[in-house]
Amino acid sequence: MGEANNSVKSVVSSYLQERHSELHQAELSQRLATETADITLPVRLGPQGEGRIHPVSQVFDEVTEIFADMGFSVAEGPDIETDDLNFTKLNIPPEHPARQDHDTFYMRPRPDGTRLVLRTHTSPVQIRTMLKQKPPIRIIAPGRVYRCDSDQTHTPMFHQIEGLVIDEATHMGHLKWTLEEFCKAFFEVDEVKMRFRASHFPFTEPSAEVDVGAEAIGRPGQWLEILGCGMVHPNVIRNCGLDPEKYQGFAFGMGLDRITMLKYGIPDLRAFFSADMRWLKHFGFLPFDVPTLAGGTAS
Ligand code: 2NL
Repeated sequence: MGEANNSVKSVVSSYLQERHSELHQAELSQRLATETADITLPVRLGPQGEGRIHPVSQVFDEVTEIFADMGFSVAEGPDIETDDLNFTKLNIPPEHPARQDHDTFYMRPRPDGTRLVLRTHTSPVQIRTMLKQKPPIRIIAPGRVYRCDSDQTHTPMFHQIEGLVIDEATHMGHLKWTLEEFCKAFFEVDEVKMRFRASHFPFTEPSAEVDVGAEAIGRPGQWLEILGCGMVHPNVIRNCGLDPEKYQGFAFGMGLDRITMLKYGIPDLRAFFSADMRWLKHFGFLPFDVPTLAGGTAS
């Protein structure tokens, strides 16, 4: 009986096998006929699609890239500075009235009577560079700065970028060209109207404030003040151990928060520091949206 049983078993199992593969084929054909995949759809981002770059960080990177392309290197320094580097070396001696304009956050006096300060501008970074490096100097110093002032248009911490060029024959023409090229690149326009108004800073002479024609951001007829600049004061050059008869140069300083609002149409400064995810989703940038010289942002 064993032989007969085995031959029945193999016939039945070969029929079962055949039917199984028929059903499998049919199911596959059915799926191929009905399922579609649109391969033109963009790849869905994972968790990295959730995060956003803060608009000020984006502008920080854009501005740095523009000046790097003009041959500037980036210099950094501490947020807590000495009174000497933040003020005195910049031709603002103790009791100078300009100190009052800075609304400085002072630390408790040290045993020798001197006080550390939260830097009120990034100029001390440039002072440090001049003290340790021989010209030619071509640097930008972006970073956080602090002033005891808080209302609709001021926050006690804000962002600034300063630039410094020191060489033997650097003049105001170089300053104007540099700032014009910067404005065209930053606002992504071929021509930009600029106005240099005479001004005063203790650390530059002559000094100017610069307005750009608001055409650059689609508001014709208006002027917007975006930065202050000038030729570095001979006293500042001398205070840093360089000979003002041999070396001269220009410097400029610009608030980043305001130009960020102008470029990206952000109405309220205070939202910058409120860590509101809905605001960040709306005004923030994707991490892969890297700034390029070809057009502000990639994509
Ligand atoms: C403004 C004005 C300015 C500077 C900053 C500077 C730095 C050194 C020497 C001379 Cl080390 N000047 N910086 C010069 C002119 C203007 O900033 O309105 N900033 C928002």
